[in-house]
Amino acid sequence: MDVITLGETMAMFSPDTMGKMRYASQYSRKFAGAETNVAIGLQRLGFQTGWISRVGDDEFGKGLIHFVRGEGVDVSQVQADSRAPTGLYFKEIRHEQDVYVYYYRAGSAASRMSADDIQETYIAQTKYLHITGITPALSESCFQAVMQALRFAEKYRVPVVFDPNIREKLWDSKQQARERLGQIAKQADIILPGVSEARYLFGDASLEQYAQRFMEKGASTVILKEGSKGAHFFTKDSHGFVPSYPVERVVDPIGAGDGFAAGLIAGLLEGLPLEEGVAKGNAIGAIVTTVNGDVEGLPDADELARFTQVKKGDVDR
Ligand code: KDG
Repeated sequence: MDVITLGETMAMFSPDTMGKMRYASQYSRKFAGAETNVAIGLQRLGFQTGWISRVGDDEFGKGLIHFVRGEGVDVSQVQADSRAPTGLYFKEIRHEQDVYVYYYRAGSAASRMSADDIQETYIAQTKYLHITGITPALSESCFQAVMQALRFAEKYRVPVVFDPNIREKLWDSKQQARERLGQIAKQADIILPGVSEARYLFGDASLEQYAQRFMEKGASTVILKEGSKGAHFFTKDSHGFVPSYPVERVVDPIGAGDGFAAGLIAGLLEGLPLEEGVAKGNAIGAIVTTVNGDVEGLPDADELARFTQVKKGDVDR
C-alpha cells in the first residue's frame, strides 16, 4: 500500500438548487468523507490506497462500499455493522461562497470504530498513514482507534500525514479538540493545517510561530494552507510560499483541502521537492472547487498535467 487512511464516509446529499435548505426539495445523492476523498484522489493519480472504517449494514453502506471499491481503494478493512446506520450529510449551497454542512452521523456505524478494528499487519506494510482530525472527534472509541493506528505507525516507522480538519460541530468543546488534536500532532511527521485551524489551536501568532509550535511537537514538515491564496511550507531548514492557481468560477469549495492532501502526498510518494508537492496540492485543490461534489472533480494525472499547462498558458490543440 502507498497510503492507508481511516475515517467515516457518508451518503452525501447535495441540493440541485441553490438557496436555503428549507426550500430545497431535490437532492443528488453522492458519497463523501475526507479520508476517502484523499484516498480516491491518490488512486486517480495511480497510487494504491486502503481505507479502514465501518458502514451500516444498509443500502447506503452497500452503495458506499461499491463506490469506494470502484475507485480502486482497498476496502478489505471496512466492516458492515448491523447495529448502527451509515452516517448522512447534507449540503446547503446558499451561493458558491456560502456553503453549510449538516451532519446526521451521531451514533453512526463509523462512530463505533474501535482500536480493535486496526490490524497491525495492515499498518505495517504502508508507505504513509493519513489521519484527519475528524475521526477522533466522532467518539471516544474512534479516538482510541486513531491512537492505535498511530502506535503501529510508530512501531513500523510509517510516516504520518495529519490534516487537523477541524469540525467544531463534532467536538464536545474547544478544549477537548485542542487537547486531542495536540496529542495526535505529537505523533505526526507532516502536518497540513489551514491558517485558521492553527489559530484555533494556538491563538493569534505569526505563521512562523505556528510552524514552530507544530515542530516542537515533533513534526518535520508543516504546511499552512491559505485557501485560494496558496500554502506556506516549513521544514527545519527551509520555508516558502507557493501561490495557488486562480479559478474562474468556484462551484463547490468543499473537498479542496482533501484534494490538496492528495496532491501533496502524491508529491511525497514521487520523491518530488516539497515545493513541487505543495504546487500539486494547490492545483488539485483548485480543480476540486470547480466541480459539484467532494470527489467528482479529483483529476487523474493527465487532467492534472493539462490544468497546470493551461494555467501556464500552453494550450493543447
Ligand atoms: O473535507 C471534505 C469533508 O468535510 C466532507 O467530504 C465530509 O468528511 C466529511 C466531514 O466530516 O465533514
